[in-house]
Amino acid sequence: PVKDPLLNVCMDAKHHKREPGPEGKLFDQCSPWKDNACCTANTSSEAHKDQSYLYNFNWNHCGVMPPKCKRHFIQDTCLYECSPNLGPWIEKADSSWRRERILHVPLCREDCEEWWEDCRDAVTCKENWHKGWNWATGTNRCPWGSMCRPFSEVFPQPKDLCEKIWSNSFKYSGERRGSGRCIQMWFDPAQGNPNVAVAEHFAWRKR
Ligand code: FOL
Repeated sequence: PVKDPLLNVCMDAKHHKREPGPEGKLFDQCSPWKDNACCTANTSSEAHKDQSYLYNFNWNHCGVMPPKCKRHFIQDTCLYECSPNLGPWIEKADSSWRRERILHVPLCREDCEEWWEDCRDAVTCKENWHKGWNWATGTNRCPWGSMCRPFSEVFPQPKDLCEKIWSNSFKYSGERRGSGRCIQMWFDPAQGNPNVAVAEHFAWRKR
């Protein structure tokens, strides 16, 4: 029996463990991943902070981000840092801060739509949050000449938000939560992690 290299793996990035495993306790919104995770407990608690050491990233670059919006960014951070089920979408990254990235992870439509709906009134100056910030103060500030505008203008449709904000980490899938054909950012761990079967499905399709 050999191990499938697309299943139950962690990407080689800034804060990920080398291999997934149980963590006992993960903080708050990251707790669904505690039985098998690519993040440490420390990373999971940093994921909930406004100015965490993870990326020194400031959600409040155009004024305070409303809590109902911020919870989706925290959940995205938990999925990105903790999920061991993103193997089928791991690619080499040509960047200074990580060797690997995720590309085109099929995000369930409800997760994308609710994220967009809850962030309608939040404000930002950039469509791609990975690149082009002013880091002169040590945290990201809006680059010169950019304007703070509501999410609803910067991201006219849910798909624009989910796909563009992290350089196509996600693809808007159109499949529903529970279909076994899309990755859920939000899940109730009582019935296990639904993304295990989704990764198996897409790993099989890749052969
Ligand atoms: N969530 C998801 N779903 N996918 C991701 O790829 C992801 N990545 C982050 C957080 N959540 C994610 C990491 N975020 C910089 C900015 C944001 C960031 C990590 C690093 C940054 O330093 N940007 C520099 C360019 C750095 C470089 O590419 O060398 C900049 O110009 O602003």
